[in-house]
Amino acid sequence: MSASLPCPRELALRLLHDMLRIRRMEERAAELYGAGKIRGFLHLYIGEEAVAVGALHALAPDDAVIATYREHGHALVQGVPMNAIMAEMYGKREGCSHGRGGSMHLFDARTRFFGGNAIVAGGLPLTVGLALAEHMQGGKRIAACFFGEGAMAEGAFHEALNLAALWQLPVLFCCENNLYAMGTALARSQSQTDLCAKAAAYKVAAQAVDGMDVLAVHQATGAAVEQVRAGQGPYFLEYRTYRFRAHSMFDPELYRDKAEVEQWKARGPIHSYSARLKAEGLLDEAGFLALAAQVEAEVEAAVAYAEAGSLEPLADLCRDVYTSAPGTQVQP
Ligand SMILES: Cc1ncc(C[n+]2csc(CCOP(=O)(O)OP(=O)(O)O)c2C)c(N)n1
Repeated sequence: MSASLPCPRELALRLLHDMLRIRRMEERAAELYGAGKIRGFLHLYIGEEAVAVGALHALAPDDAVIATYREHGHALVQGVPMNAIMAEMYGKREGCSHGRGGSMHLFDARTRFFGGNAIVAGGLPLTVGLALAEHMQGGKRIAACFFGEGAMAEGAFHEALNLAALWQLPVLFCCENNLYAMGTALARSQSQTDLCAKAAAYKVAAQAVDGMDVLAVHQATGAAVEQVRAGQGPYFLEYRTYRFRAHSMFDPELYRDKAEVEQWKARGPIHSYSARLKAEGLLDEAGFLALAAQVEAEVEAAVAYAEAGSLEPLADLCRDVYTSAPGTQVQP
């Protein structure tokens, strides 16, 4: 352990490694999108990596995690193999959702990563349900939900916070406040811009954290998790962060100044944290390059895996499709 770092060396380096894995996987996904290999929607998390990495490393491996359509990083850190994520983005059968979900619907029950939700705020009630089940069964696992600040204008947010607080459920509400919901700035769509005040209105403990600082995220989340696991009810964390790329691949970004984006990029979570590790003597340039090479190899292996994967045959199109009338089958 370094004197001024709040975690052991191995974890300190793991945090950097995971941020690099997300960054490089997504940069490659963007290229593949341009090449027509990945289609449909693609929402990149680039710039926000410190949140998923710092927060998920503060949870136990069997805690439940739910996220939005900007969820590649959360799935990866929760333990979904990069191969299965890349194959899913390609729409291949070898993907974690068997190619039926695509980028927005990564899902893997084995690692307790319960999606990937395309509906804004849709993951919040699901998380409360997971926590309620755990609570009723007397377990100690908690359920964490990641969502954008845009979700806080939705009814589902209010219903979820109300019930989680009323029933004192083990939920960690992780708000990724990147300031914009698509092209709409927070102050243009919400009357109360103090997000912690909204959570506090439901008597949910709340705290804001610098979401560009992976160590701050990890520490604050760890303290919150301790309380939630001890049975003290839900906790709300606002991670102040910024997405460096467009909302999705179709977004001319007319709603924000380039200068603002550049200012946030200067505080980028990867380069600021690498600099900190170097200053602490935990990493040198050769070590950084070795880590980057390792990540590059993992990403290229995932791309090769996705390329070699198979598409679902047309005859299977209606498999797992349910109708409301019992006993009836959908004809292909
Ligand atoms: C219920 C619902 N309304 C609208 C949309 C369209 N939509 C997709 S993403 C988005 C913005 C959400 O912003 P935020 O929650 O802040 O998350 P971010 O994309 O910034 O991560 C909207 C309005 C949707 N998917 N679901």
